[in-house]
Amino acid sequence: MCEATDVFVPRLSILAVIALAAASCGNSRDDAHAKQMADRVRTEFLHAWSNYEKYAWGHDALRPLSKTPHDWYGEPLLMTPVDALDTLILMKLDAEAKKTRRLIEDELSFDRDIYVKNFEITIRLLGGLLSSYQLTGDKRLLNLAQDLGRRLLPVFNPPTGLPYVYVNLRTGAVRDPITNPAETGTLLLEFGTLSKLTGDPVFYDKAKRALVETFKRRSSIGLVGEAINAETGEWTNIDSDISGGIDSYYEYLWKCWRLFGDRDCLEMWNASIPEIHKYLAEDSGGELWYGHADMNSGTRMATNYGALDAFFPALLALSGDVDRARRLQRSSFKMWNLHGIEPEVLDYKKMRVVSPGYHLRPEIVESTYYLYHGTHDPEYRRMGEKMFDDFMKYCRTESGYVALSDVVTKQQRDEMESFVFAETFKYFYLLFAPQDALDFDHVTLNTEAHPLRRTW
Ligand code: DMJ
Repeated sequence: MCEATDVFVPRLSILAVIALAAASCGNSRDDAHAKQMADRVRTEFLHAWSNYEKYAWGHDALRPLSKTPHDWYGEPLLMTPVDALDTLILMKLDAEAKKTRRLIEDELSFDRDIYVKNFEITIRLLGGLLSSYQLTGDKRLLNLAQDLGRRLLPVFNPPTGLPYVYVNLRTGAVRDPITNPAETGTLLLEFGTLSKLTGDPVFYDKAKRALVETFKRRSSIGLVGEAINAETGEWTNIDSDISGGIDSYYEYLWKCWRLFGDRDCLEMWNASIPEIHKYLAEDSGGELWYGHADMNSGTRMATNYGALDAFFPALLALSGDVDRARRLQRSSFKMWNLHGIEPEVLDYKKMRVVSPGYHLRPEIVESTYYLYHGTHDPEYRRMGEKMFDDFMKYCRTESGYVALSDVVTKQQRDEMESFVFAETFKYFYLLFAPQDALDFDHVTLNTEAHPLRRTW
């Protein structure tokens, strides 16, 4: 109930009391609305989850339009269950979490003769197993993580220390040396945590070397490119940006400092970020955007920004640059509103869609959450509500949530990636849930939104 407090106050203070009462009344209305939103998000998460259970239980993912299961490599590695488990726990969906844990413990085996993508398996499975272990204390999850970590280690074999893209989980054979900074530099949070929790330094050392070797190959103006050969260490694509292929390399420079207190990571961050602002940022009609540039000359290559780039306000906010974070988030939200849902890539000069898909990506929601957490500005919850309404309007089907192949026509696409459970719903939920739903100050979320806690 929102009533003025019934206490004696001197006449002059009456206005102040009324203002206070109105503010607290407003606050409690806001809190009640946020709670409703958190409940809505949880209900929708359950809608997607129960359809995964119904049509794809035990497989990597559900294809919601055809209602069929999909396994990335022909045999299940339980991508969706492992990616979703810590969200189930955070949302206090206890029965579902218990059932999922049992599935993982009974069925998940990495002794398989398949080539897997090191980056995806690390951020989704290794990250998911480690965070769920830390949330539950269940040693079997840590054992699975350790087994997986050992099987992934051969990727670091090239003399450069940069990892191959694929490794065979049973034989340790490796392939595909053409990789990128996101794949070489987004491993240390997971491998490092595995070292800290098992006492075996090999994981930390290998992943850190890969990160450092990537950094060492930055150009004379401090930028990295989009593709590099792990065997030779030569760049094969000199386009520089903050988009997929590079994005989480920067994210892990800051987060590895945050989680491990590793000063080398802080120094690499300090040496990299000013160059991004200098060469990639652009003030376009008062709006802040980040485009593409030649990593050697800094020449503008494209004025493209997209759904993946939209992670950057979160990282800026986390590292303390709230002004830039706010400005860039405004641009991301403009991109979202152009067609009522964001495209994969937009030309921000022409305000024209370059790549029209929407893969149910979380990055823009992630940034909204970090900004809300950092500022408590209700604007971000309003933004999040608009996005969630659109997300439901265009992507909800009777059998889950579907990607869009075209945000202009809203043509749907038979895909619901595991990160929808690990990230998209989790960030929507955290944005509206009470602040203690996650003890933000004591965890670092990996790039797949798996919270890792410094227990060592
Ligand atoms: C996720 O797997 C991770 O967030 C990764 O860093 C980028 N791509 C997807 C989500 O869009």
